[in-house]
Amino acid sequence: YPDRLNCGAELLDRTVERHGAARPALRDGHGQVWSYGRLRSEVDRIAHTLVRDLGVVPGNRVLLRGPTTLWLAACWLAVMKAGAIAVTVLAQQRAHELRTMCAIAEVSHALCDVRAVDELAKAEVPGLAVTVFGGEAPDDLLRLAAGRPQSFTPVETSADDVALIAFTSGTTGRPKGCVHFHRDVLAIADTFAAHVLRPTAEDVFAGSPPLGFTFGLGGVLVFPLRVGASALLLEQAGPDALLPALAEHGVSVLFTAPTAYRAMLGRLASYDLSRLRRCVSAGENLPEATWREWYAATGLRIINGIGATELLHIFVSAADEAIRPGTTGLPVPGYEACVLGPDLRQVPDGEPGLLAVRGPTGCRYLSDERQREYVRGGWNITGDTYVREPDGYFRYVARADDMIISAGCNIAGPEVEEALLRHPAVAEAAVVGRPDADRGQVVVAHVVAREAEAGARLERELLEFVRAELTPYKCPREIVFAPSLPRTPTGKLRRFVLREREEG
Ligand code: 3SK
Repeated sequence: YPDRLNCGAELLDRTVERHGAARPALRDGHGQVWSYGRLRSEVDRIAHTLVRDLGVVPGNRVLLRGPTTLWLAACWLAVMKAGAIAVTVLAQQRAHELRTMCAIAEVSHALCDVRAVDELAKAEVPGLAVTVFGGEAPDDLLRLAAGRPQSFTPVETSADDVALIAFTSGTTGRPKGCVHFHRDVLAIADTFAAHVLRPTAEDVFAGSPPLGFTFGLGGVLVFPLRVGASALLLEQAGPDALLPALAEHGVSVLFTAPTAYRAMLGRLASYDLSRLRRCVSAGENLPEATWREWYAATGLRIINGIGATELLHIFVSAADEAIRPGTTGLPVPGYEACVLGPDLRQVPDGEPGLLAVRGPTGCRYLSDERQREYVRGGWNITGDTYVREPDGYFRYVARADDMIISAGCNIAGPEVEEALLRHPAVAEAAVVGRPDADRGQVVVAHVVAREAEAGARLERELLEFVRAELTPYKCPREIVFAPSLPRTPTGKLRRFVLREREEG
């Protein structure tokens, strides 16, 4: 990339130059469609407002909070063009989390959807200038912006200026701010999207991950804008809302997580998904059974991938004929990956170890000592246990801290979960270790049953089923039925919550 680079200008102004202003850029589920020209005018008006009315200067950290809407997307692009730093959070995050994140990221300004402002107000962040959008007040951001010029000259940021601070609490709790540069935002489009997804300007993107999660920011904003495609932005994107929206808007590229693919199976018959051609799954391990069921039902091969907020987006994946079901795939062109032992030396193919990756994006935690654990010897150590197969494909085993050790045997919870998910009565499964005086730990499965009655009979049936699928020492000692499993706001399983429950 050139030294002077503004990712907002690249995604919007360059795309308008290449593809014209008339093409549809963003639409919502309520009939609103913005062309690239309209999007650029709205973004530029907001950028003027940031600078002239709100006093934002390059480098200021601006919190963006709200459901996934056209206006939130416009605010994100305006922050980029104004040379400020977007601090993205989720609409569901609560006051104490917001307070912590604002303190870590030293946020000075906030742009907040009127529907999400009460919780931000409760956070009582000292010195924070909050501007609301989408409300009726005379000082609403959109009213201020309406009076501003519709053309803004983007700030000449450098490729290595910070564009984004994205938070991850991982699956364990304490939030970490991940810093990304202007060049990183384009790099995810020019690696995973360009080489694996290969979208065209005719594509219509949609998905369930929100803009506040980098999986969604890339999938439903950066990737479509980079190629002049359009995106459907959904505020409600649970499986019930997703399927009708995919059919109604002729979505061709879908980003969602394995649980959503599983939930949509079985309801597909009522919807016309004939425009769908790309299905991306990330956020969690994709069980092979889900891949096969989706393929059998739709004829579409899910593009599995592993990404991380630390690396901004997906870095191991595969598409089309290159897909090997049951594996995550190959390093995305531009990235290198390997599997390391505890001594940080590469382990032989076929042996489990820590997935390590390096490439154009990487982890830069904001003032956090955990940086030293994540980046070692120049590699980003993602915390996932993987095996590299002799053909170079990477196969997921478990999160490194989710391995169960029972009577000296290592058991990967996801392998047991995959076996359970092959039973038709199982909607979701999470397998953890329970402390045990004799064996150290025993395997316990937490299961959400589909419709069948969850009880002793189903438990017996599932235990028998898993015994027929796996080596006996991996089989659960007990099955605990639950109406749902604990998940992070981005949908990742919080196994540690179940582990803590098991520890009493
Ligand atoms: O956290 C993840 O799992 C993820 C997946 C894909 C892209 C981006 C992210 C953060």
